Amino acid sequence: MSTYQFKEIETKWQKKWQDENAFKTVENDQEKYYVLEMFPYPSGKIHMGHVRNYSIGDVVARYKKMLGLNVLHPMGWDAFGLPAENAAINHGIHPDIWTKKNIEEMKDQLSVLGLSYDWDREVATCNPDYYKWTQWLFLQFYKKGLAYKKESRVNWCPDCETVLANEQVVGGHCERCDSKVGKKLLNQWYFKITDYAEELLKDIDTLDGWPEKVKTMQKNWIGKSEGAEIQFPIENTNKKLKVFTTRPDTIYGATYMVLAPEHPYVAEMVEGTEYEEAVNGLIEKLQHMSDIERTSTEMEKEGIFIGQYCINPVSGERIPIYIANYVLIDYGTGAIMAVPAHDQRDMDFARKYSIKITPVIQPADFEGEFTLENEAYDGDGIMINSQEFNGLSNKEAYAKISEKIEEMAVGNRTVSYRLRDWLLSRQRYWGTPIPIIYCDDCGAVAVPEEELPLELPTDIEFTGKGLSPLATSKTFMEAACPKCGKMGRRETDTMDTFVDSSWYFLRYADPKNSDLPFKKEAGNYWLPVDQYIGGVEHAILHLLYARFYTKVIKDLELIDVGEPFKNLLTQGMVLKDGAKMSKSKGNVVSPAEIIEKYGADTARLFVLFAAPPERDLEWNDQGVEGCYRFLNRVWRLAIEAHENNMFASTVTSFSKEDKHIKYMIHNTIKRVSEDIEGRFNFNTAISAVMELVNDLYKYKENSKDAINGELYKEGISTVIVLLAPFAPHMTEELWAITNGEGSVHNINWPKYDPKAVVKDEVEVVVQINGKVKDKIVIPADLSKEELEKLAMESEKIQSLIDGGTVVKVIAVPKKLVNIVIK
Ligand code: ANZ
Ligand code: ZN
Repeated sequence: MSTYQFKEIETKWQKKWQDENAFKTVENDQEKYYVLEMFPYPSGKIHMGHVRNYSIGDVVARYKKMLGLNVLHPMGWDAFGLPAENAAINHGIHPDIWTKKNIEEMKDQLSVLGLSYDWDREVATCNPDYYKWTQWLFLQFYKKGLAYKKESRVNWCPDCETVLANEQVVGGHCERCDSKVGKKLLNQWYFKITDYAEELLKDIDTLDGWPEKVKTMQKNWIGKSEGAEIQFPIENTNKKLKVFTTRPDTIYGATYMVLAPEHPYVAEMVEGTEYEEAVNGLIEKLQHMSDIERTSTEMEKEGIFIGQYCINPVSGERIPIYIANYVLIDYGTGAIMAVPAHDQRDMDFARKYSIKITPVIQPADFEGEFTLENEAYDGDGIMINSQEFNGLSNKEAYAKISEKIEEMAVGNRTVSYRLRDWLLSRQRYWGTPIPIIYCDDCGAVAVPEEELPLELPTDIEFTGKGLSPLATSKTFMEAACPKCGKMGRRETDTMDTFVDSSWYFLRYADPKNSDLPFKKEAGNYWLPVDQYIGGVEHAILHLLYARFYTKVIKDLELIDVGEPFKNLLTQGMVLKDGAKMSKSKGNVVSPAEIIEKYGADTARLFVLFAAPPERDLEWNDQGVEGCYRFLNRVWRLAIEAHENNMFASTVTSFSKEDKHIKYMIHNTIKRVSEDIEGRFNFNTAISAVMELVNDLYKYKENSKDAINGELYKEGISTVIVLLAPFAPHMTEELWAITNGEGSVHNINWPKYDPKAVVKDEVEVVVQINGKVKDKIVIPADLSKEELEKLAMESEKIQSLIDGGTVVKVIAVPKKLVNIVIK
């Protein structure tokens, strides 16, 4: 009998699929299904996380295709980014060459996994025919006022010499090189994502196919707060200090004000005063602190009185103004009314600087004089110390005080979002150039669309120093103003790579279009992505930016779809010895080695079998061995049947064994289908097939000459077909051997026969004195008396009763028989 030669089989079918362009997709009038795995950064090597991600996607793609859907399953490269540039700086290889080489290598590594991609739709974000459209989209955003430039204090890594987004600052350090991050004033490009804050928030509720935890993370990131903006006049000036508060009900408890040290009023108010030096000292100190650190409740509160007072517009009280580390310039209005009695951070500060603490809410059941020591009271209750509002609940006071503020014209109800505009410019070479020219007369002018793509120049010096590498290119820098023709200079910043990945899933719909990012019909046909699969580390930024892009693109009338991803699966990590595989820990298992030793089908089967997709997966060598042995068992079962002509057996009788195997076949189809639908429980789907294989072996042994050929073939074919999405090569080979014609991947996913899955036999437990002693399988419709009789006839029970006296027999049909003996 031929043995399972995985290497030959896998190479053979991969070549055939490629030659036949087996996974090419075109729009047609079938129902579509778009399955997408997050595209990788072309580092040059695939790791187990990739293998897992793409195996999950491939099972979904192949399964949906067998269901008769028109499946789009594309792949591409998130190809801009810092590593390529660092390779240029360190090894003198041009980023373009480095990246393309890596893409080729990774493509080879992917091809041995037998993934069903339509490679005709491959995109790489670093190719001019892709970034042309990244630039074009940027210009549409710019025209709509959604891309703008502003001077801002940005996180600055002194080593990488680049701006960092807030999320790239981890504990005050650069995410990449771990240097201490500072602040720098720079003119930067932003996308006005805040204009879409409400829509992005509201539409989260329509995403029924997303994990709850991801939806919560997005909601928190957008961070909507309802409250009021209130103006506090500054004594002896005509200035008013505007604060944002979520608690207008506590206004009578405001005993001091705090400004962010960077607030523009601060410099004005302290200039030339005795406070100036101390204030500047604090500002300097805060440079190196991230916003998260500054607002953490654990953070030691630090501040300075700046010598001025505000008037509480409602109570008329005179209250001192401070600056402090815990108030941020870019949230709300950058200033707060501090209510130490009811906000812990204010309480800590007030205690430290001996500021008055006035409670204005006390618990409903409290009697006596309400005072607070070190803990703020943030619960609900009854108003006190609040003039005409005393005695109301604080909920009522919230509404009434808000009204009063509006009547007095000193403030109004507002909403505030934690979401900031998206800082998109990077002082880097290997990214999409921002298509803007600066002219002394005309200012910032868009590069005309017909001149796109604005290509990256190649005459660059990669020194790793200086602001922007593009500034070292003479050919790039100098450009005539598109408006007046005068010599201007180009923008030298490039775009954050998150921009590139915010629309790639749209490009796959029509990847070769040279007139538009994609044609509307193609976009409308394929979008939304029916199933998106990727790591949970992208739960916030990538997904939020992709949603934002889709909404703007819809508003540009380029597509009718407002949410890009209908269903989202966030896969777990691949662990070894309890830790994420990583070079530094030395616990990496190389996909290439596993494939070399066991084949791609085993590798795929293992990562799908070892854990449900959303859970972390612990690498296990015995588990891999087990999957390999299982595939060998399937192989031998099918080949033996084929070579010994067992399918030709003409036995037609329907024995008890036949009945059981018929049931198993259909029940397995049912279980596997149900496990794949819904939450993609591939692990239980695979173990259902394993059970069927075991039973087919038993069937073969028990039936001997009386094997029912037709039924046996149905059983083995079912195993092959159900395993096809998981182990596509071996099943293709077995299908060819046992069925001759066609590809297993083109046949219809089997439907189970509802009649065959009704179990007409049941297992009944037999107890003696309440203890389980035996289990017997009997026809389900036996009467009580028949059941009693069968139980008593059991050999095992007979020997156990031996010599005892049967006092009573209690039989519950379909469930149990209890025999009471003395
Ligand atoms: C008075 C008050 C009383 C407040 C009270 C809270 C409790 P969220 O919910 O996160 O939106 N705040 C406003 N702007 C701030 C800034 N730039 N930096 C630091 N803190 C700021 O938080 C809103 C609350 O955080 C606001 O409501 C304000 O303090 C503070 F019992 O005003 B509150
Ligand atoms: Zn000009």
